Amino acid sequence: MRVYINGRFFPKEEAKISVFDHGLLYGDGVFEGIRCYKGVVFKLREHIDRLFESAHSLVLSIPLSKEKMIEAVLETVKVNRLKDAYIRVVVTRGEGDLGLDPYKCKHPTVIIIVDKIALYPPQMYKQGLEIITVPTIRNLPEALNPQIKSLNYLNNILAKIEAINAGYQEAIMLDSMGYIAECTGDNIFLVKKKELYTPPQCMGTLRGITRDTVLELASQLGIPVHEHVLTRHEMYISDEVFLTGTAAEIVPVVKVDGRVIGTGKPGEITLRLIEEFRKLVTREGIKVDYD
Ligand code: PXG
Repeated sequence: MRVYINGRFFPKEEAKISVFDHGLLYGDGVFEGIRCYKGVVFKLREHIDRLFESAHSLVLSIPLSKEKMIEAVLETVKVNRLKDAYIRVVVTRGEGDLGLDPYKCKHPTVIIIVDKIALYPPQMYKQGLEIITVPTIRNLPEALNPQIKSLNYLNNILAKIEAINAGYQEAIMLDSMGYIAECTGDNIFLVKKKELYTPPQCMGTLRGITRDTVLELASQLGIPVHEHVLTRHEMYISDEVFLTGTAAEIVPVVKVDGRVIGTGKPGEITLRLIEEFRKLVTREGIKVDYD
């Protein structure tokens, strides 16, 4: 494996950054998780746009243009000779001193890691997931907006710990009012009477690129979508529930907090969206030129 750091490639063992980097000391930085399917980097432009938006909000100036960042991602996939891969792009505030002041960090650190994708087991898609709501609520948008994909993921990690300790793989996080926000690394959708419902962004959820893709697919398939405040009760009585994310793609959920959802099996609309999503992934992206 060769890792990109600030314009140079290093073998995995030598890919190192300073312990004074504020990405490590304060979680001061931003990141993206991206997939490459059969040599096509899915929605690369959209991921780079979101990376720059997250950085802009943190007054973190990325030392590459968007075009150069896209080139760097494609080059890193190419040198690693992978066709199906998981790509992690990280931009940290860079090296500073032991104080918080980000303005003392003069050079942001840009890291691109390309690794083999650890796929979820196929039975998860066939049988569906059982998940729970957890006590840790999603960050308040007024405190640390979940739309900023920052290196500060403790909010999500605490929720993930609560899910795993209870014997589940994923957690639903509620907002401070008790409404459904999202999962620790996925957005959430409900299906009721063949219509889709998902929490609106202003409730403190990440604007997921898979979520946006599902909204596009639903519109093409003529499935109505509502971005709506959702209660747990509405989730329990829905016909289908599914999660969306870069790593998970679209995953059916068959039980929440011990309540069976719909028939207890992955629903018709979820399965249709999974089928359409899989057709789309090699069509919508930027091709890697392996020579
Ligand atoms: N919500 C949150 C909080 C996320 O972190 C999503 C939704 C889905 O967004 P995309 O754009 O991927 O559709 C994410 C992204 C992992 C992992 O290893 C997951 C994400 C990021 C990094 C790692 O599961 N999820």
